[in-house]
Amino acid sequence: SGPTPDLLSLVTGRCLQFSTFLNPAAMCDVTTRRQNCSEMADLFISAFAFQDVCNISISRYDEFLEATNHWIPADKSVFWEGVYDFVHLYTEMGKRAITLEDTLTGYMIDRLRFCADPGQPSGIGGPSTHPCPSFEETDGCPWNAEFAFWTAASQNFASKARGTVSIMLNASADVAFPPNSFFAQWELPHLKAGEVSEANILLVHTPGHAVKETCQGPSITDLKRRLATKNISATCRENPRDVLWLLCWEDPSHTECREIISDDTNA
Ligand code: NFD
Repeated sequence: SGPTPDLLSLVTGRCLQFSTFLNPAAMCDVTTRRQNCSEMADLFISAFAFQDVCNISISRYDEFLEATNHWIPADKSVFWEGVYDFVHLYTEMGKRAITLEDTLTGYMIDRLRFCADPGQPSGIGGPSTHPCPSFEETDGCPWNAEFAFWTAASQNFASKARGTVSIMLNASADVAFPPNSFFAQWELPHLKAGEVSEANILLVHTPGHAVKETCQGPSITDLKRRLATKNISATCRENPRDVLWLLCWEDPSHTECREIISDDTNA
């Protein structure tokens, strides 16, 4: 598919939404650099406009990352894999905890499709005449604009984490911690030893789905080992109470939810 229509307006509008309603406090941090939302949106587009489609250097996003950078409180960072919808329900747009998509950088770009075009600034010159390679389709086009952006943003987000981090993974996936995920490749290696002291692994087991990996499973053991090399101690919990309540709020009909939901037919 081609780039998301109205890319520049969307990116600008999301920045305004974030700064006006979602997280004005974080924005005070950003606006001390006196860049407004249209300038930030321009920095994003300039990172890949007129570039080679498959050869964007991650450093081209440096100025955009710097402009949208804001403070993230210690103990709030959440990394995830395979639980896109649920993790964002859990973090409540940064109120309970903070994923990359709850920061200004990630919020502005999440779910957008964009690509470079050596001939024109992509997304500005009307409907694209060519499809955009996505960050999930790097075969033959390894450093496309989306892949380079999410790599740069993921590294940056991970390097800012302090204290205790959370890692939310999917117990129903064949492998809960696959070695080729963005989390494994670009976030975990950038957690700072000495700054991140502890990791809470949250293994989400969706009621009604088979559990393929537990806290004792092979990929979780591998993850704990990788954390230990950075002196980060790890705990792992399967469906802790807050996770289970939220899962059952979404879909109360499962047997796993019976214990926590009182019978409401006895009135
Ligand atoms: P993944 P990962 N709906 O599950 N990050 O470890 C929509 F709209 O394989 C964030 O490779 O995990 N999009 C982003 C979805 C991109 C959905 C890259 C869905 N239901 C890296 N499911 C990002 N926000 O796009 C999956 N996706 C997309 C960082 C979604 O965009 C995060 O800080 C997702 O990111 C996180 O810690 C991408 O497919 C870790 O790396 C790959 O999902 C997640 O990348």
